Amino acid sequence: MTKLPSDASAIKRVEANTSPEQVIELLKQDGVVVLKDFLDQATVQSFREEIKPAIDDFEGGPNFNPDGVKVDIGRGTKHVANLTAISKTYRHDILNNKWMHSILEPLFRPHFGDYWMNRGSVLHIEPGEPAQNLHRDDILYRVTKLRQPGDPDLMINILIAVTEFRDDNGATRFVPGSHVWDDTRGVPTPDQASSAALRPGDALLFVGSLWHGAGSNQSDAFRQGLLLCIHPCHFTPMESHLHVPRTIVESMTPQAQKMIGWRSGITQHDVPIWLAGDHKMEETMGLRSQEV
Ligand code: AKG
Repeated sequence: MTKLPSDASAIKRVEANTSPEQVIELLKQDGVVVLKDFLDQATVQSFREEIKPAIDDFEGGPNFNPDGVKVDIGRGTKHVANLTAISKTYRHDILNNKWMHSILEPLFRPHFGDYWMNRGSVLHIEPGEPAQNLHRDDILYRVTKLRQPGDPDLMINILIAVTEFRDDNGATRFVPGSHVWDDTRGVPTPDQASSAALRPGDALLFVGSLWHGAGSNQSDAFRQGLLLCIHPCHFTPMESHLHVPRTIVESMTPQAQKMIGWRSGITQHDVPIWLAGDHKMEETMGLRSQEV
């Protein structure tokens, strides 16, 4: 494996299983923190093998109306979702990751109740792909503009390195601290952004209000990450999972089922939502599940 520079960036790093309190403290300060060894190598390897056919078949370029999303996505970029159907490792291991839930629980539960996936997608960048414009992901929902300083975050991203992330292969670039900028400051300039070198399995945890964008891939191999975009159950996810075969869903844990909207949720006041008729979805549908 290539040696990574020791002072790769100002983005702070924590060791695997660092306490949620410490991780959240850094996240609040900078809007981004590296979680080292978020996934073990066997998990990364099996995920990478399972997604390969879907990545190979996928045509590069924007999945949606490019004028609508305001993010540059060139022909050498592939954003591939539907991972619950595609990858056993995703639906069984990654969606149940204990460290991830230990961080998400205090971030979301007291303010909103349950949380679930906005979308899970592979972010694949081919050699020669130019850098993306810097952007904020939470522009997706108008309500994010109503946040006051100190209000809870409305979107949390976990970007897991499947390949190495380096400056020369398109490592994501961030403007640490920009999650608290108000709109009058405008778009940051590229020289305000820095990247963190990652080994496969390391993850970037960052909030939806942070300015960031993919770097340019000047290497001779693709760069690949897995983005888990998570938000309160108050929001409609970008990706629905109603089409996923029930046999697949029933092989998942209750927690993973909830993450993909196959279970009802509760708000911060214990009010049930996403019901099927008058009862919880899982009761009305007689949904089975597997325990971990
Ligand atoms: C986006 O497409 O919104 C991204 O931020 C991609 C980031 C990356 O691929 O490094």
